[in-house]
Amino acid sequence: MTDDGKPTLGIGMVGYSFMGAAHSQAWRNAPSFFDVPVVPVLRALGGRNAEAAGEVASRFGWESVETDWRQLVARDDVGLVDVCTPGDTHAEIAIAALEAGKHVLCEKPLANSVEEAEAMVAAAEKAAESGVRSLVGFTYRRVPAIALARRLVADGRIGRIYHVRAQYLQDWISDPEAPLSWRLQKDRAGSGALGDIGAHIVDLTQHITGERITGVSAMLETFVKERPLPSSSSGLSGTVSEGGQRGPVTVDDAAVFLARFTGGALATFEATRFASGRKNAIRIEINGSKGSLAFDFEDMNVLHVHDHTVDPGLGGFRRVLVTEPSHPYVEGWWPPGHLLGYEHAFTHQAVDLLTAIAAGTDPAPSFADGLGVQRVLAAVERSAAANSTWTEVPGT
Ligand code: SOE
Repeated sequence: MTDDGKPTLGIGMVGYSFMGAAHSQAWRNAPSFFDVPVVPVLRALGGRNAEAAGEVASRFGWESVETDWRQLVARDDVGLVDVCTPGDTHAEIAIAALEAGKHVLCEKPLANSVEEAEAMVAAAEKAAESGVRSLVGFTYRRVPAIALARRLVADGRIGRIYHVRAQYLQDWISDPEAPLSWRLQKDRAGSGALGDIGAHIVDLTQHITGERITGVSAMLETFVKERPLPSSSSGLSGTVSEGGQRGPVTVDDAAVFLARFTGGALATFEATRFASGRKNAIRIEINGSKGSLAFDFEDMNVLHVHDHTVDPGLGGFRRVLVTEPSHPYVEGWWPPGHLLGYEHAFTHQAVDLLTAIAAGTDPAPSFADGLGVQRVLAAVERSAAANSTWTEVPGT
């Protein structure tokens, strides 16, 4: 219990790099900016390197460090396990935590394969029977402009959807001498741009439209086939080792695919780490019978909205600054026009998960939603391996 009588929930987080920092800040900020019904307490940070994990723990206010994630999962004072590790360990940690009766927040993509994701869904559904909740971290759903886009589609303001255009553009490995980080190794990351950033636009477009992708025709490419081995994994890509050794890149650098949605919309997707000059450009445009929406994460507080039902002489895209108190999530923060950033969506994710846990409801996106994305990624890989043959997504 807190001093003002609110229940608390002990958090144990495994992993402490980029996502670990983003999640730490979210757990800290959630009760300060939002009236959460249960207050998170940063009990334990899990990491194999005690010194490095200890440094992050003291910076973010974690009470203790565990060097073995199994010890962290077993702790009585940990009620929620937050999985921020590379994809090759998601299934093992998340399933163990669910079996131990702990709520789970798992970073995206849910797993490195459909089989692992299926096992995670089975564990999550079994645990849910005893009130245990799970969420996969497709965090961009909780950017206010994206949440507003979803609201407009759900309210019928866009009408029947004809086109979905989605891109996720980065350039952080366009230098061929950028090191071979874990994100470029299939055994750690599962896939490359496809799973790391393509997964986000698959999830976002399915979420905003409320529809599912039924089939794809895809191309994958690895432009740089060998890279210098890294000496450290700090930062997004780490630093190059001094010995001059190189190793093979075993994932895609870029993924491009056509897709069809359940409502009949035609879609194009592009996910690449070679779009020089684009840093984190998530661009989504949706065209419907009553209107259109356009978003770019590099201008993330804005949603462009076109109302196709008004006098064409007064139509066209309007630039909506999504910072009004009536906009999703904004009431917790600053007055209109005082912009939000990348990290705020992680706080919204923590708030929504804590709220669902207290209310006894299932938060979204669920592990089943994560499995749905995984099936699209697998269909993209199968299509690309078969010369872009049209490939159905099972279960849609
Ligand atoms: C690296 O490509 C990365 O950090 C992704 O892993 C995240 O999911 C995305 O939000 C930003 O880019």
